[in-house]
Amino acid sequence: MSSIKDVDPQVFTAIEHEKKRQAEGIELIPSENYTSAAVLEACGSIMTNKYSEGYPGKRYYGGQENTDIIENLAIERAKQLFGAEHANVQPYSGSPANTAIYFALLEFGDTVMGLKLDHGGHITHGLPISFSGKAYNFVQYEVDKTTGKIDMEEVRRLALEHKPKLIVAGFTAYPRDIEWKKFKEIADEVGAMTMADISHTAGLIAGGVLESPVPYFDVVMTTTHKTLRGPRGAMILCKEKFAKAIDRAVFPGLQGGPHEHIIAGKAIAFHEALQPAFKEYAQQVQKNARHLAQAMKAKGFNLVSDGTDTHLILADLTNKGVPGKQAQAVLDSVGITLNKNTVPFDSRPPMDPSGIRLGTPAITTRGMKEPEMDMIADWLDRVISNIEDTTLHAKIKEEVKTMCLKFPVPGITF
Ligand code: DSN
Repeated sequence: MSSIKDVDPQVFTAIEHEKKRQAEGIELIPSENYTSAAVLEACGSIMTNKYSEGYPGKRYYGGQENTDIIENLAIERAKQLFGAEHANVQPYSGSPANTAIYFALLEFGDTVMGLKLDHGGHITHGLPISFSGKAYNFVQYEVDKTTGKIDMEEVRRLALEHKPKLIVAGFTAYPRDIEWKKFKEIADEVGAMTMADISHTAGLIAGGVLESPVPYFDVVMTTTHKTLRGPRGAMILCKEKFAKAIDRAVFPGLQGGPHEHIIAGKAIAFHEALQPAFKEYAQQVQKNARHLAQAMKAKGFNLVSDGTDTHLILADLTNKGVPGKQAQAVLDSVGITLNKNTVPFDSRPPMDPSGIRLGTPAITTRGMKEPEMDMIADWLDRVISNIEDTTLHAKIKEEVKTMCLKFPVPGITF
């Protein structure tokens, strides 16, 4: 960082403060993680200097002998990690990847099914104000009001009624595993294609903790920076018969030059995820989430679907009398970062919803285990039950910092 310090002290100072924030605080946002130092080096490397429109062996500009090596490594490792027939590692991030898939498989106006945003889906799964909701006729399915889980009978009923061309399964705020086989059976019954968005759970699937949709689904996409623990970006996996359409939709359909420094980071992250240690990591992420969920329930937290199968927990704070926005802000002030979130059938508005969303990918990367989950549940309870007590908040901030400094963050040294 010495060059940044010389050239731009303002950016340098902000990065230094962010290092301190990451090291001294508990990161519970379930879509965040800490990449390895090796991935960080690749993302900050001279690979950022190169344009490489096209694909390995078929580029538009010269000088591609090294970009081709790196991108081919990323492709082959992605295929190996997920047992996929084809991989495209160029999508800049999750929303562009989803947009490219729709562009490849659909005509504008086609009918698609996706999980509603406030029931755990993503904006690109058909939110009416997003590109997906405007360009396609999305029919949105919901979770069951009693169980908090996706009602597969309702999904089937909607599919039979609306005959979608594509069914999207996947989530950003749903604590349970997805019944991939059932989705595929329903899609086959109505002649729909299938797309899985495993952005949140890709690391758990790669680590063998959750079932994979790859054997069943036509197209599977994931961001690379969540449980998969790579750089900020995405990739698309698909059956060979969709490979050409997907590649053309990513480039030149949607994107220009790929970010080869990030693709180098993806290649390294996939290599790391292929190692035995990553399986242990994935198992511990799930164990920690289950333990934290139990510990929160014991403190009277009301969890959507009453628990978790994954890395993610969604708590409805209505019974605690504290709105999600206030909980997020006060927890932030003690060094615990999570996000306010709507809960299914929320009576409050999205910018000040009833719930909070939290998860264990980042804290597990630091090596935290069950004893630390108990401490975190205790802090969550004490802060939320004493939301106005700033003296207590200051004390908890010190306790949080003391615990965090025992668990170094990869890539952060002082
Ligand atoms: N922003 C991501 C998340 O937090 O889940 C989804 O896009």
